[in-house]
Amino acid sequence: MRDDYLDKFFSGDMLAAARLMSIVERGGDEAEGVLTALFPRMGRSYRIGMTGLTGAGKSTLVNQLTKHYRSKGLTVGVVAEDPTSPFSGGAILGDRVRMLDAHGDAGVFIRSIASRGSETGLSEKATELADILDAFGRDLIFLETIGVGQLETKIRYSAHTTVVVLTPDAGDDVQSLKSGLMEVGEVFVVNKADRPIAQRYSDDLRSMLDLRSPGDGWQPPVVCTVATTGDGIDELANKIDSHRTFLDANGRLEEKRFEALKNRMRRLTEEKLKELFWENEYIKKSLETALSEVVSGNKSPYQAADEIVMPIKIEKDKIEKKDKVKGRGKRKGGAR
Ligand SMILES: Nc1nc2c(ncn2[C@@H]2O[C@H](COP(=O)(O)OP(=O)(O)OP(=O)(O)O)[C@@H](O)[C@H]2O)c(=O)[nH]1
Ligand SMILES: [Mg+2]
Repeated sequence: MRDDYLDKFFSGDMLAAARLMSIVERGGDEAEGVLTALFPRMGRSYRIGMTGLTGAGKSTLVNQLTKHYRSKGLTVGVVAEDPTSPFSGGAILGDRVRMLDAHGDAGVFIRSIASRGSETGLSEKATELADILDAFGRDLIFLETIGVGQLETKIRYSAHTTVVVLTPDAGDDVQSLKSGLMEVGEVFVVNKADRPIAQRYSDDLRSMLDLRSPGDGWQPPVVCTVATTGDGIDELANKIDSHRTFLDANGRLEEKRFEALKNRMRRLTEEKLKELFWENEYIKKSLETALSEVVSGNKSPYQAADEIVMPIKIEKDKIEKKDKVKGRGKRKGGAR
């Protein structure tokens, strides 16, 4: 069944891509199998993260940017996380409706995923779906994520250019912006610039960004847009393209891809380690023993946890000792 979809996927069948995405969204061994099969084809697309507060206009902007890049002949994939928070209950339908413009065009593939309340799992899944679109051969992939808490730092790992979408809403002043959002932005958008205070807001934002010294030499630009009419979209695309050129010229794009892989590897290893650990009968038993000692007041939870991980610590020490001995042997050999 899966191989069937894979064959079709490789011949460019969008329905097969959608099926494989559903498998990956469900997770588990089958999902890993799909991602492994597609891995050799990944790593070619350019990923643009769109983040910002709920209702800032991210989907409308993605829609406009999609039109822009399609007119340049590029293929586009979109992965949109639908916040299921009570503040935006209608977002799922809303997104689909607002993105209708793109339907019917084989050069555009849109996938929305529900957030299901899990912050970490969410961005990982979005990244995996983007990987599928990457293997499918999309030139550009937009990742629309909700801007809450730590999420902003997570998209950094999978997006090459992160666009932060803000609005000059009454009461929202630049100073109150979450530092997470400020840190992660490589291009800033003041959307809903049809509102009178937009100019002042974007000026404030610009001065605030000017105060930050760019660590990597990129000074994040600020672009005003009216997503509903398309005003400012060309300029926004222009800034995204400039950032891409900047990354390319500095070898940063390769670094970012490398960082993303490393991060992914760490997360997967951690997950697998955790599973192995808690599945182990010996560990299960030592948890019970340690727990009863904590309950009876003989040990603190800290001492008990130390005891549970003791077998791993012993193994680790053994490996380190072996490595040291090997290292010494090598040095001796070199001196001879
Ligand atoms: N006046 C005005 N309204 C806009 C503009 N851009 C978007 N909107 C409206 O703002 C609302 C939210 O837009 P979306 O594109 O769904 O915003 P979003 O950031 O994707 O929202 P969530 O995905 O729910 O977080 C919609 O009703 C849009 O029509 C704009 O530039 N000006
Ligand atoms: Mg949206």
